[in-house]
Amino acid sequence: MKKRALITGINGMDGSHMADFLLQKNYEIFGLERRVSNRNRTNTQHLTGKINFISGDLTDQNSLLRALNESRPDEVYNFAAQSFVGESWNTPEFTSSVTGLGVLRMLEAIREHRSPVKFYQASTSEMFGKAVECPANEKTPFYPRSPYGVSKLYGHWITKNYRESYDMFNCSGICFNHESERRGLEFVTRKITDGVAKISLGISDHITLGNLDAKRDWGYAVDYVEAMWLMLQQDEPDDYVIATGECHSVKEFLDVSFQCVGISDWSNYVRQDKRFMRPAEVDVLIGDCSKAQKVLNWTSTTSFEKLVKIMVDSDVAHLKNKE
Ligand code: NAP
Ligand code: F7E
Repeated sequence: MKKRALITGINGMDGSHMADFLLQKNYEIFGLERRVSNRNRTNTQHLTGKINFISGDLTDQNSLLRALNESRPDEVYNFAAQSFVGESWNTPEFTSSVTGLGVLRMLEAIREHRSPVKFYQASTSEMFGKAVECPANEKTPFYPRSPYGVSKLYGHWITKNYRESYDMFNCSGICFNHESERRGLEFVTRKITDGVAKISLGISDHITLGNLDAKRDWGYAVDYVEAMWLMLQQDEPDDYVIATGECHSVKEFLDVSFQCVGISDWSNYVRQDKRFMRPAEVDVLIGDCSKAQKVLNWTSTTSFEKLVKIMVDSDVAHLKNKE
């Protein structure tokens, strides 16, 4: 019998990569998408006819129960969120509702559904925020620095609490930044690779960014979805840090991106604007994923340089196709 998975946030970066991964494992896939006036299936166009799209919203409890009844999943991967940290200061209440309380709504729907379901929650390194320990592991205390980070912390703890209260098979992946050619255009990595591609093709002459000194532990989303799946294949549910253990600054990301198109000095192509600075910044994040290495036998395999090249090449190819 085919295993069945319900993936929320199916049209986002992780949701679409997880669908690709589970299709290879012969799962029957149900992708939850919310109703929007202009649907964007750019990341999932290639999945048409291969997965089932169903309608639902993390802010609407009954829609989640209906989605569970329709999909009857063995596994639920909860990727749906207002996931952009910068936006979370503009819409803190909405962010808390989707990114925080949305997790509770899904867990309550699973309880109501009354069939055994393994649940994956997309927790985040943003919960470490002003990190008190570097690299951070599963035991490092949390110190979120944005409404997004605070909301995710609620999602993380309610996932753990329902595991302990109701004996549910709930796992959280505390994932550090992971990127891909499907990343949203407002995140710094894709903003840079899209900007670099446009500069190299003469479509644009600069990129405008915020804090270039921020440092992140950037991995490849395709590697990370495997770790998430592995968590749900263990005998016992648990939480895991997923990271590369390496960290690079935004400046270094610019260096490698521009090198990919043959530009060694990018100073004339990059401007800075306060609009892209945050009220409270997370300066540096590095993850220690030794628990995932040991228990899941997982390790990140795509190097920083390779990740950047994949993203720049994809953006260049995409723009050339458009032309
Ligand atoms: P993403 O591309 O922004 O995808 C988020 C998805 O959530 C989108 O498809 C969005 O749908 C959907 N969504 C938003 N509000 C919703 C609602 N009310 N009901 C139903 N769906 C809703 O994010 P991602 O980078 O793939 O990340 C996946 C998850 O991992 C997120 O929860 C994120 O917070 C978390 N995370 C990400 C990283 C990372 O570095 N990427 C690291 C740690 C944790 P629309 O297409 O309609 O907007
Ligand atoms: O910012 C700096 C910015 O928006 C990274 C989400 O997936 O990962 C992501 O959150 C850094 C920050 O990602 C610009 O200030 C400079 O220090 O790409 P980002 P994020 O905030 O780390 C975590 C793990 C998640 O969970 C989130 O869902 O880059 N930065 N200049 C900029 N950032 C943006 N977006 N735009 C700029 O122009």
